[in-house]
Amino acid sequence: MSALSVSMHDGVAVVTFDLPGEPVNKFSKAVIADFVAVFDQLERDTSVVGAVLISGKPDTFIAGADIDGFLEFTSAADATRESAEGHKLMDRLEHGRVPWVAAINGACLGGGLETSLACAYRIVADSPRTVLALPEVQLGLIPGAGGTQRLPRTVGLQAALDMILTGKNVRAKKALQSGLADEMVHPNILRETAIRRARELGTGKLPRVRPRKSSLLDGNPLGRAVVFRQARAMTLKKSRGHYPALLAALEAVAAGYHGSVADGFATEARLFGEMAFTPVSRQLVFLFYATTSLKKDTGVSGDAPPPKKVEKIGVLGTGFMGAGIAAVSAMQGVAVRFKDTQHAAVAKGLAAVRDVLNERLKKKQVTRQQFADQLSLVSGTVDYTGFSNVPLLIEAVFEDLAVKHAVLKEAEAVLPPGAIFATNTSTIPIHKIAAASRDASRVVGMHFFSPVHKMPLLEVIVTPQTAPDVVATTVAFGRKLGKTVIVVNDAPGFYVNRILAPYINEAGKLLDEGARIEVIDTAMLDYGFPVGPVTLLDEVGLDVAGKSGAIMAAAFGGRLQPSATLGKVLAAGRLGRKGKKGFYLYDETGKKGGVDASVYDVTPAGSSRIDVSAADIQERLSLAMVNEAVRCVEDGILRAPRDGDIGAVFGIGFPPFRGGPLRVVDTIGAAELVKRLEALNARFPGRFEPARLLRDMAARGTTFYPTKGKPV
Ligand code: 3H9
Repeated sequence: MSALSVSMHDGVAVVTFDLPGEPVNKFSKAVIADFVAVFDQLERDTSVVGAVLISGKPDTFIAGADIDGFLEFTSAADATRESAEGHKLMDRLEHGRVPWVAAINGACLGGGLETSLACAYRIVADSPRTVLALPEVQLGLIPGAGGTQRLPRTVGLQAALDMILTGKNVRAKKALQSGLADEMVHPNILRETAIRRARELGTGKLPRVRPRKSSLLDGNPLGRAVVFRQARAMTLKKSRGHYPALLAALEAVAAGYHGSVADGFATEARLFGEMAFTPVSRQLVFLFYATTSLKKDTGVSGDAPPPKKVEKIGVLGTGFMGAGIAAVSAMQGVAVRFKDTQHAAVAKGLAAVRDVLNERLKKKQVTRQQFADQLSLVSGTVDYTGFSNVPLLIEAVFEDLAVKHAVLKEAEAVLPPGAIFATNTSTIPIHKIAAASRDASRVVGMHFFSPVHKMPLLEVIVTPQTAPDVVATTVAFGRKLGKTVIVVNDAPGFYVNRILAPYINEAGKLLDEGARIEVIDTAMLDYGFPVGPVTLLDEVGLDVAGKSGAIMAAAFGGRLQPSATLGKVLAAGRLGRKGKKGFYLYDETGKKGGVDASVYDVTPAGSSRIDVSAADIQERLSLAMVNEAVRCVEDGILRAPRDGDIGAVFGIGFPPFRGGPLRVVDTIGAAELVKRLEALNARFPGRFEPARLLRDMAARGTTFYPTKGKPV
C-alpha cells in the first residue's frame, strides 16, 4: 500500500502523505520509492501545473527519516548513501517540472522540514501543533537531506545555525517571521490555499524563486567568518566537546558557503554518515526510544485500569514547590485549590504562581488572555472549602512526618471517596506517610523536582498497598503536566536521591581529603554534568542535603555515610545559595561568584590542599552513582533499566551522551566495571563494593539492554 495518494484539482495534484498503520509519517526506503513513483507520474502528466504535499495525519506533517532504519546501518558508508538518496529526492522536488507547495499542519521535523525546504512554497497552519525543527543533533546526527544547505539559504546563516545547533522547535508565527514559511493560514483553509498557490506558481503568477531572508553578514565572507567563529566557540564552551555532531553540522553549513553547491551536499552526506556511527549518537537514539516507550507506560505492570480524569486538584502547602505544582497544573487548564494555614502564606504562594505564569507571558508563549485564564484557575484558601470534589490532592507541606500525618488526616475528612492523596516528599518513605491513612491504597508519592516548571522529571513512588488505578491516574496526570514520568518502588531516597547520595558523598569525601572545590566541580562538568556536585550542594541547600544524607546513612549504613565536610560546613551556619553563604561566594542579589576560600577553614583538611586528577574524581563520583543505580535494579526499586537511565538524565542531568548510568554499565562492560570498582574499594573500603547484580552480570556476560536492534 502506498504512503501517498494523489487527487487532481483542476491542474493541481494534491499528494497526501499518510503512512498506513503508523501514528506518524516518516521516510523509509519504501516511502522514498513512493515519492519517486509520484514524481515520475507528475513529470509525465503535462496537464499538472503544480503540486501540494499535505499530511493525512492529524498531528504530524512529517516526523523525519525513520529512526528505526538507522539501526540497520552497518557502516558509515550506509548512512552516507542514505543521505545521498535523500539529496536526490529533494533535488527532484526542488528542480522538477512541477512546483511544489508544502502545506504544513503539525510536527514538521528533520527530513520533514528538509522536504518542505525543497518545495517552492511553504504554508504553515496557525495551530499550536505546528512546529518546525531540525532535531538531528538531539540524536547525535546532522541534517542529512539537505538541511545544512537549504536552511541557511532560506532563513539566513545566523537563524539557520540557531535551529541546526539546538534542534529547537519553531512555531508557526515565528516560522512566518523568519522566512521559514511563506504564509500562515487557519488550519481550515490550509488545503485550499495551498492548491491556489500551487496553481499560481505553475502558471507563473507567483515566481518559483523569490528573494530570501538573509542578514547583511550572509553576503559578506568576513561577516560569515565571524558568525562561524562565534558559533564554534559557543558550541565548544557549551558542549565541552562531547557532542561531535555540533561541530560536524557547522562544518557542513560552512562547506555550502566555501565551495560549490555540490561540495556542500557531499560534505553533508559524508558527515551524516560519520555521525550516525558515533557512540554519542547511539546513546541519544537510545534516549529517543526510551522516552517514547515511557510515554506509553501506564505505570502498572500488566493490565492497567483506565486513568481517572483530573480537572481539579488540591495543593497543600503554598511554598516554592506547591506554587510550582499549582502553576504547571493551571498551565494545563487544571483548576487548583491552593491551601496553607495562614493568609499571608497563601498570598505569597499565589504571587509565586503568578510569577511562573508571567514568565511564559513575557516570553510570548501565551497570550494575555491565556495568562489571565490560567491565573484565574488557582484559588487560595486557608481552610478545606472546595476540596470535596477534588479527585487528586498533592501535599507539599514541611518535610516532617508528624505534619504530613496531620494534613493527611485533615484531608481525608473532606476529600471525596476514592480521592488520591499524593505526597511530594523527597525524603520520607511513602509507606510511613500512608501509615496514618484510613486507606493506604489511595496514597502515592509524586516527587517533583525544583523548579517544577523547568525540571522535566516526575518520580511517582508506589508502595505495595497503592492501588493500580491510583498509579495509572497519577502517571497520566504527571504526563498531562508535560512531565517525563518514571514509577519506582518505595524505599529511602526513592531512585533519584538514592543514586545522588553516593555521588554527593564522594565529592564531600574528596573535600575531606583536601581536594579543591573548583577542581571537583570542573572535573564533573567535563564528565558532562550540567553543574558540579559542590555547586549542586549550594543550590539544593546544605541543610536539605544534610537531612537527606542522614536518612540515607541510617538506611544503608556506612556505604552511604555523608562526608565530615558537609556536617562541619553546615554546623558553621553555611546553608548555600539561599543563605548567600556556602562553598561559593554570593553577592547581595544572590549571584554566584568564585569559591569562598574561607570555607576551607571549617573543613577537616583545613588549609592544606591536595592535588587530585580529574580522571580520579570522575572515576570515583561516576562509578559511585553507577554502582548505586545497579543496586536500585537489584533491589527492585526500578521497574526497568530504562527508568533508571531516564531518571538520571532528566532528574539529575546525567550526561545524555552517556545514555544514563545503566547504559554506562553496558558501555564499559560489567566485568571491567567490577574490576574498576574493586580497585576503588581497595582504596576506600566499603564504599565501592560492586553490586551483587553487577557481579552476576559479569559472570554471565550479560547487559542491561539488547545489543542489537531497538534498544528498548
Ligand atoms: C532525520 O530526519 C534525518 C534526516 O535529516 C536525514 C536522513 C537521511 N522515526 O513520540 P510519539 C514513532 S532524523 C521512527 O509517541 P508524539 C515513535 O517511536 C529524524 N519512529 O508521539 C512512536 O512509535 P511507537 C528527525 C518515529 O505525538 C510513534 O512514532 N526526527 C519517528 O508524542 C509515536 O511517537 C525526529 O527526531 C521517527 N522519526 O510525538 C522526530 N518519529 O508507537 C522524532 C516518531 O512504536 N519524533 N516515531 O512507540 C518526535 O519528536 C515525536 O515522535 C513527534 C510525535 C513529535 C513526531
